[in-house]
Amino acid sequence: PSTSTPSTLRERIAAELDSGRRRSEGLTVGVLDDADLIAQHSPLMSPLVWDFAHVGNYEEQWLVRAAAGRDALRPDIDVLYDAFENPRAERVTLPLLRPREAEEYNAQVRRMVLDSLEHVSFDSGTALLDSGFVYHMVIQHEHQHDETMLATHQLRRGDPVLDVGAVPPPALPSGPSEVLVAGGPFTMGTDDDPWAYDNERGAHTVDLPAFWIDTRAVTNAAHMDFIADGGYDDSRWWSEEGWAWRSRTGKHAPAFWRRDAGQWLRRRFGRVEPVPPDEPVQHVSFYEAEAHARWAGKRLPTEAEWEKAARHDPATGTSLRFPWGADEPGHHHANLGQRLLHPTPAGTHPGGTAPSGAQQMLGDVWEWTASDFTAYPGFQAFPYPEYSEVFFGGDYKVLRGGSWATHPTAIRGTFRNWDHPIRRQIFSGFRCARNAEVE
Ligand code: AVJ
Ligand code: FE
Repeated sequence: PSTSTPSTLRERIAAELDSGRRRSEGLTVGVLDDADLIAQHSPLMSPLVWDFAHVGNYEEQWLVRAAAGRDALRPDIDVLYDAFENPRAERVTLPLLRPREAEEYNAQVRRMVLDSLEHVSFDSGTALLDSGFVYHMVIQHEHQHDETMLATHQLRRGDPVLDVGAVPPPALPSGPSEVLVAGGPFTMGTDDDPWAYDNERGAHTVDLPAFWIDTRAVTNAAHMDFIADGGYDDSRWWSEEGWAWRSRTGKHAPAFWRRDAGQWLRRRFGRVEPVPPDEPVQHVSFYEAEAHARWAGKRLPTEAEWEKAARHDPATGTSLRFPWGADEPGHHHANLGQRLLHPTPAGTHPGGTAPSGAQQMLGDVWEWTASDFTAYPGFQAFPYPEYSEVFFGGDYKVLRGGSWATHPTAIRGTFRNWDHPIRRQIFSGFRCARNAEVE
């Protein structure tokens, strides 16, 4: 890895592309044999070799063809790696590139991208290229698939292949459990973030009544209390849809948890260990999050409440890029980028505290919000409707803040993720909110 700080946009792009590829290889060809790469580890997920070649094909389409204007290298394989043409459960049946072929294809695409990078203009007035947008899109895309590949690794059976990572930083003294966010307007979304996707645009004013939000995400210990109090068997806490999910699936605990001799254990990347009480709970569905919040006398925050708590600075009336300000995420700010293979205890990362006082809004676990995934006012699909637009109005809830598996370039205060409310293989947790009493 390069130790020098990139001085130009071009150098930054080249360095980010490289680090993304090293990460992808560390989840695929660098750690697993061909059989493991080709196998379908879960019907919910693609074979890892599909994700790997898919990021190369996406890069070919957007950086070789669209950005650099070069001829297509392998237009014949576009259809194999089109996520809409091929449901995840069926990808294993396709005539995919073999792992070695995928490696060579990805390397060839990358050489063409780096060759053309110096000839591309970032200020030509072309929205696709301006400020490096399409390169940022491709860099983030690879990291998003790396997080998806981590979910596949978590579902995979067999000997562990991933490093657990270093010891987490020391915990903060506990402090208040909730913070009050004053009523009033704030700026949601962005007009000018060169990494922002279409769904994060544009900046618009949202006026919210005052609300309380948890300082930290809900912990495993709190979720064990919910379980012990019979929460999974008490329909009072569940929405109608949530109770239908609970009844249909018979779930009584987060995914990967198991009860053994009076103790909760979890399987994490092939290792079984006691559930750590202080970590944010993860691998819960939206429905479990919603039920836990109601049991606690609270509710999930709306997406707007989450974003206000994460980035509104009442001192200046502006919205920050990150809870802590504009600085690029460092280790003291947040648990991001797969440094560890788990969330850090609630109360770590004091350097990442938002002006509201809320902690760990970025990193650790994706946080379910109460909101459906919908378009902001004036939304325009860019550069293609299949990134966001086709999902608006579907059965999707918004998740915010990124997880320990999310790369720092693929998260910010405005970033919006979404998934079906039943999903639990993602690194999902939540924090609670409640209305503030009107004086
Ligand atoms: C934004 C995370 C929901 O992984 O399905 C990847 C991102 N889009 N390839 C996903 C995405 C195209 C997307 N999420
Ligand atoms: Fe993709």
